[in-house]
Amino acid sequence: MINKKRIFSGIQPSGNLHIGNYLGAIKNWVALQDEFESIFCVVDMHAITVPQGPETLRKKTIEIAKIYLAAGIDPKKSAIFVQSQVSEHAELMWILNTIAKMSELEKMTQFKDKSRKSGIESAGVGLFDYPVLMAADILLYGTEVVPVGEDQKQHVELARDLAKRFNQKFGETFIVPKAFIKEEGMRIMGLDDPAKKMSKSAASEYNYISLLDDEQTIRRKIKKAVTDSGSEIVYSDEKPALKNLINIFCSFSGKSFKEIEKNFVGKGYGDFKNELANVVVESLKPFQEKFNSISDEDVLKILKEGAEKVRPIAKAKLDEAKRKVGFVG
Ligand code: ATP
Ligand code: LTN
Repeated sequence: MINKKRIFSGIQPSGNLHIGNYLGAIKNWVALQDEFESIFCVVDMHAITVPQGPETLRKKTIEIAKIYLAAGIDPKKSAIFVQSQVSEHAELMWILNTIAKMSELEKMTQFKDKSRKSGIESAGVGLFDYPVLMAADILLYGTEVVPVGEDQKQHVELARDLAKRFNQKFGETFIVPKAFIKEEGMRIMGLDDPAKKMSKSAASEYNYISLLDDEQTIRRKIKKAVTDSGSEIVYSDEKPALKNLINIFCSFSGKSFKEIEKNFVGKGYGDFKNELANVVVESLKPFQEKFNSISDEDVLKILKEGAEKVRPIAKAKLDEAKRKVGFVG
């Protein structure tokens, strides 16, 4: 058997998963799972770097796993598990903490954005250390490729730097991973503000289309989405709001922006938005049906099996790292 390269990725069980998460991340995972040995994680330890209610966290953890399955991640091909069920992640993070520098964590865009809300003095240490935990997630499994949205590139860079630094200090231990960012759909912007990415922690629900929104909600949100001046359907940087909507149209329909421009010659925003809503509703329908057919019990079983499958890989790498730094075995 040819040895497949390994991919690892994860999503936090916080907020509502939206079409940006699907088009920027999960859709690519589904496509990659045949080519790579795939591990997909529900990163609950990352989620608690901002306050979460315990009951909601439990509910969201199961929901994200169901979303993975409904989107087409096949547990026979890929491992799906919950981060906190494999304690090796936290242990390796500690070792990596000792070689990570304050200065490299301070410059992380996500930390700067998220700590702005509370002010840096009150920001949690976990939020600051978030990228080191992410590096541990990746490095534990000898991951070669990390499929993520563009916003996570900086974090994968840190994982690369930490892998190289550790290898240099203690001898060859970790594979240096690469981010894999798909061009199309890589950054879906907010429907209420095309200058900011669609985000599950956005203040307004009109920022995103949740993967679980019903038809009426999807139509209402698309109708309310901001548009640019003018009325022609053209794909251009001068019309960032429309460009974003066309990107969503392209990603769900498989059509190119040129085809879409051609289809809407002589028509206005109303027609375009109507057709876009049809495409999104129709694309999400089979996904939502599958989501509703999966029971919590089934998911918990799959997650347990997933953790059992990956734990030995994580343990072997952690043991190696512990030996290399000089811990008594
Ligand atoms: P938050 O805004 O609360 O930090 P998020 O919506 O950015 O959350 P994450 O859990 O951080 O979601 O991201 C999960 C995956 O989805 C990552 O691979 C990320 O790059 C991708 N992703 C998130 N938002 C977008 C987006 N707007 N467009 C494309 N990909 C995205
Ligand atoms: N920070 C990532 C989620 C994440 C992740 C990972 C992604 C945690 N650990 C390891 C890839 C590999 C995010 O998307 N917000």
